[in-house]
Amino acid sequence: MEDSEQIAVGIIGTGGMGGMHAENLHSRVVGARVAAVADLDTARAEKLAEECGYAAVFQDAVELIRDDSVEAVVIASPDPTHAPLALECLKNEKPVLCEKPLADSADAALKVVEAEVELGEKLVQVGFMRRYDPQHVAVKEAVESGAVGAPVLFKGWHRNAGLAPGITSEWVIINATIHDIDSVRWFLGQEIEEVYVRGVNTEPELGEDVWDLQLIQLSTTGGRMGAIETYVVSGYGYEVGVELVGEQGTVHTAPPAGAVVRRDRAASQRIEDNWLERFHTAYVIEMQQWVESLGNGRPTGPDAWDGYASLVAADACIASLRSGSPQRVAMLEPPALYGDKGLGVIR
Ligand code: ISE
Repeated sequence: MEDSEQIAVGIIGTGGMGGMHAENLHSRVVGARVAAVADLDTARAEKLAEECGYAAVFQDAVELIRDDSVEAVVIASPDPTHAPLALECLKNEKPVLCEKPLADSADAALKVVEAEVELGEKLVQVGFMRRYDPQHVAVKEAVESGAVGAPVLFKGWHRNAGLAPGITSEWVIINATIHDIDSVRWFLGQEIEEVYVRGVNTEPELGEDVWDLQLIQLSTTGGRMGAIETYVVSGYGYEVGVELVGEQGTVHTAPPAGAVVRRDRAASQRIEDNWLERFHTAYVIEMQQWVESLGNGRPTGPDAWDGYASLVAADACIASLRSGSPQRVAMLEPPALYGDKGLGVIR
């Protein structure tokens, strides 16, 4: 494909996530190319630019967004930069795939929603990549086919092998559990109405006030229930799974599909190290579908409203964590722009 026929994408942030998106765009995704990268760390940006066929390098992310050669943007810089950069993309009317969370609070996410409503066009997609994971999609399809009857309970588990010191209990919710919050909304097709969070510290090195193991009980607007476990220092590997309990049965994600090794009277199977490994396929599908949707006019994946709604629930989780009591989730009504989006399987 000629360069001129490919969508020119600018990538902001060249760390683990930006590097992975750049590699997928450069080597695995059809219809787009890495035209520019931006990072305060210019040496790292230059290295990535070279690996992607000599893309342009910017130190200032805003300059990348404004540059005429960039047609669409991927935001993979640190969480607090997401909302300001997404707003800049909207100002320049450029479609953007923004890593989760859309912002560092629901109020900041609402500003992105308001700017999009003002523009009258959906240009923001949020990186809830689990919606593209074949295992999650299989569960969603089973639920939607009626295989287990009406779903009444969502259970999710989310375990990191270990995370670096410096994290807080609130960060666990905003950065990690935000995915599970999105899963509840997506699988049950309902908003979260009330949350109750408890936690413990299992890893004193993180600081004894950091709850690295958290349990969330929740209820939804349609009277369903959910339970989310997030354990950011499981020690044994990275694992994410869901189970939906329906009125007539249950459906859950299958275990990882790697080979089973039998040796020394034991059977073993590798467990992934991190999300880049576990969700490798999901990230490629997410990017391919985003590129195709831009070719067809506009993004079709999780939108700014999903980014906002997940943060309203996350903020309520933080309030529950601090107060020790259940909290209502005070959600606005979605503006008409988001009215027809549904929470169905993305094809
Ligand atoms: C990380 O930022 C991610 O987005 C991963 O998907 C998640 O599993 C991990 O817990 C987060 O820290």
